[in-house]
Amino acid sequence: MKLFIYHTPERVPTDHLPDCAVVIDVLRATTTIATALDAGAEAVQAFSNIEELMRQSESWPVDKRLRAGERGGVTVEGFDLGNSPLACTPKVVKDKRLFLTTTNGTRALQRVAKSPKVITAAQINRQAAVNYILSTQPETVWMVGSGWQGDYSVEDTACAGAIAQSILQQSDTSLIDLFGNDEVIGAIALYEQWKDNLLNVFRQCSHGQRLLRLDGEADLKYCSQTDTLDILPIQKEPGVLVKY
Ligand code: 3SL
Repeated sequence: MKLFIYHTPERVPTDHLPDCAVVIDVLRATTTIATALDAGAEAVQAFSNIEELMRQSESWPVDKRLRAGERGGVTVEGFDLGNSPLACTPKVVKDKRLFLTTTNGTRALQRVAKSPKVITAAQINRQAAVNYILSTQPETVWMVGSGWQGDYSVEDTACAGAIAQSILQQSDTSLIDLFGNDEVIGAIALYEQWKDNLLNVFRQCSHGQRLLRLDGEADLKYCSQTDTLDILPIQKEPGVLVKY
């Protein structure tokens, strides 16, 4: 197995695909996706484009759908939910399909949607992603950070490092055999440095600051937890994620 990390969707190669793509948007899309599926949502269907979301959700029964998403962290006007994982309680999402659009996370998903296997990961379901990779042993794994509008986001790379480090610890492989690009070494070092104080990093990083200005302290706390949900979102058809 070879692991590759790409800090942003823009850095992902365009001439080939991995056996398994892991999309990461810790703040907050992939945390929200894991939480919604854990709370009983039927599926999460991701869109980078609001108009397309409106078009496709229109044909879904009204009592079985929720339109969710943000632009710049703020709930899209007229939508049922924003992108806060804390809003995804069983009472709200059970048996419903979330039609979700976000600024960066859904764009990252679209970039690798044609890969044979696509899963999403966040800090809260890190171990579930690790377990899947270790049990299926894909030859190539790309971990793709969502970043922010083309720029690198430290929280996504730290999560990719957390996954890589855990795979390393739980397999017989050495780092030199496992890493596919230098980003893996950097991401593991980043995670090692901050693993006991992720919330502090989240409060300082640019996206954390953006969310704090929108009253997002509770979201930061929730998203910074490690391995709190044993759930793995997996793509069953392009853009549609279900519980594995
Ligand atoms: O960019 C994204 O996909 C979002 O997760 C951003 S936000 O945390 O909802 O602002």
